[in-house]
Amino acid sequence: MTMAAVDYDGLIPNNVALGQDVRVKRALEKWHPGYINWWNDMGPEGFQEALVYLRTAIGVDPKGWAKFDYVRMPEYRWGVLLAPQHEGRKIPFGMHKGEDAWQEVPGEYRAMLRRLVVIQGDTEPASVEQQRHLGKTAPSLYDMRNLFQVNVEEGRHLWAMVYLLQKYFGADGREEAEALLQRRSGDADTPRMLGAFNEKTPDWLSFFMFTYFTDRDGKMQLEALAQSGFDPLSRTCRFMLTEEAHHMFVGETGVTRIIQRTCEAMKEAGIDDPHDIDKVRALGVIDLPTVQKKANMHFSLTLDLFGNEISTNAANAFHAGLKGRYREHRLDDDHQLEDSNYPVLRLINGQVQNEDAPALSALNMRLRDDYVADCNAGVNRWNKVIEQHGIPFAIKLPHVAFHRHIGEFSRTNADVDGNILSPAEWTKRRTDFLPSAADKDFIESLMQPQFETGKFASWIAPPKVGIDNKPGDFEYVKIADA
Ligand code: BYC
Repeated sequence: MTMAAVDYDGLIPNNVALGQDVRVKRALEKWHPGYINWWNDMGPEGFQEALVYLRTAIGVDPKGWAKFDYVRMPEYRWGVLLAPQHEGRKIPFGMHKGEDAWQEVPGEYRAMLRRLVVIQGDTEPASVEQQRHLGKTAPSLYDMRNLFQVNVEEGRHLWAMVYLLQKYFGADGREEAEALLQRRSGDADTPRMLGAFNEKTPDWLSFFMFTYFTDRDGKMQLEALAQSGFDPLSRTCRFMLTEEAHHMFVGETGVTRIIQRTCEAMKEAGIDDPHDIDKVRALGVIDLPTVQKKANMHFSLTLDLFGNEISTNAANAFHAGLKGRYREHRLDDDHQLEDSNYPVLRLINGQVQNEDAPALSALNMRLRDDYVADCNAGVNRWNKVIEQHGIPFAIKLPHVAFHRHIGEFSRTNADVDGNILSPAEWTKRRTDFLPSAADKDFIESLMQPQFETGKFASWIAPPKVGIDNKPGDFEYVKIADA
């Protein structure tokens, strides 16, 4: 294993010996001002001058890779960090399985690889844009700091992809790197590339659901790309996954703390029926059925990010050795899949049924199945909290056919149990499953800032432990210095 030291002397911290790579160094330095302009225009609104207690990567050793300190976000040291190179690494799957991993882009796969890198890169700034207004309604300084931590690291993930574009894709790569700064989440003319990244993240429950569900798609896709035979992509994604874990932690614990506060308030007020929504809302907390509706929305939007269940793109990327399966190295098969099948959920004669498909074509479906299993683990932990309070309610992930815009189920309307509904029934029952305008108004009414050190908004419990083991009254964001 070769572990290059991180060079912090130049404009761009890196462990890829940028100092000796004049062409790429210049290209990145040229891209830098545009990035800072984008960050100032589209990054967290209203807090660019605040001092935020942030984690910055200073190495890639899993033990001790980060340091914490107060930083103004535009001065964050966004860098290029790749996980250590494994000497003699082989391509782990596809038609080139067993050959030496590529250190340069294979010519025949250039376009396919560039598309994967660009799509991955596009999601990173998109999420920052989606979350840019949330600082103003943060339920505590702790949560505000976590939001900004996620934001700066998504910025770093953009850097990670831009490095690959600039280093390995010549003039096309430079153009793509520019275009990543031009597209805007939700813009009518120049939207971000994937559907879920053009949706709004209007409130903190949405933010926690997004970091739970959508960042978890990030984890699955990065795990699949970390298997890549193109070694620089693999190494980049491996290090990104180290940072990504915190984002999902923010989502999982955020929702847990909301559920906990709701359950506590219900118990204190002697309310046992979770469906007595008016009474629960009168306590200034979010009722559990509304938490369920938000989960339905974010889960279903995120499932669309896995693409079509049957996909030639996915088959080609695997066959070529560019994008593997979730934890490919732990799977016990031939890693080529030429002769195997995989069960795919399809709509057959109006019924949702499994049908075997060639495993290579079904790779999006397979990754989505792994994703659903991963999602369920955290949902079970949410339900433990509800159970501990003796409230008869459980959060349940909706059926994968529910509320879909991509793939097999995009042309039909299913309820949360996968029953197919007529268009009229769907319209009538839509707000039984997804947040209504009144639900949104209620959540919005709770989004009042709580910026006092150590205090939390009425609808969310404090965390069990602080970031970097800081005490409960730690000033995670110094707004006064803004
Ligand atoms: N919206 O053959 P198909 C993250 C397009 S999240 C719009 O099924 P494929 C993060 C598709 O592009 C992880 N269009 O596609 C999380 C294709 O169009 P073209 C991001 C869509 O390639 C939180 C056509 O439909 N990384 O990191 O098998 C915060 C045919 O589709 C959508 C990646 O996704 C959609 N949802 O699967 C921050 C990894 N879905 O090219 C960050 C890289 C499909 O024919 N991307 N289409 O015009 C991929 O691996 C694949 O491109 C996809 C799509 C899984 C996205």
